[in-house]
Amino acid sequence: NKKAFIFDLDGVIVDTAKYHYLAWQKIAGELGIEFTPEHNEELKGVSRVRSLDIILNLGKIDASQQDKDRWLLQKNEDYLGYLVHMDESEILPGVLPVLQYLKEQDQGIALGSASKNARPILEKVNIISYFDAIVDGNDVTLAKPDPEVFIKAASLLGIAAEKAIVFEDSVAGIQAANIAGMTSIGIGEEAILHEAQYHFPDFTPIESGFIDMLIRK
Ligand code: B16
Ligand code: MG
Repeated sequence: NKKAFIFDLDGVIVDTAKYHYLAWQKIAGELGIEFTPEHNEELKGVSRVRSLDIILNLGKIDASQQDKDRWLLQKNEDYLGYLVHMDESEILPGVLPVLQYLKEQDQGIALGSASKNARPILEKVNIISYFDAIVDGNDVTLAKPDPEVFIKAASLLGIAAEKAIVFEDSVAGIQAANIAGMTSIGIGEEAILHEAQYHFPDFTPIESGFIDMLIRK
């Protein structure tokens, strides 16, 4: 009984949101836009291009495509600068044991992320070998809550959507999983992720018994 276990990246496997925040804050600062951690919440799971639009909207700035392209490039360069020092220690608690258990049980494992930097990040934290399929921001045209990213991931694993399980920290990601008819597991605050079928604050309370239940389902 093989299932597809699909992981989001930022907020699920690693906390890259803090680096996205620093890089966006720099751009916002240069433009005189106040950009708080609360604003940063709105960028989780959102594409780079859309994130910039949200920030420019905050400052009511109408920019040319040329300026936007320059800021997008600068943001990514600054962001990549923060990733240089990333290593295994940045894998969020409880993630590695779950990946190991899924491998032992011969389950399908995939990544479903909006990030165009997903592969280098998985390499840096040294877990890319766990993934049988990777679908990231380079492979999709429609952003979550559109289920494209998760549907592609399940299909690359050769597993039907109903047999897929998605781990997500963003509301849009949970909605995408639900729309696709997949089992949705929210990782983070329950009040925010109330649309998820299951919910955990992080991976540490996820035991083998729970995973066995998902495999049998
Ligand atoms: P990049 P996820 C998302 O990752 C982040 O949550 C979001 O804040 C970011 O803007 C997006 O990736 C794009 O990232 O600039 O690296 O292409 O949660 O979908 O894994
Ligand atoms: Mg995320």
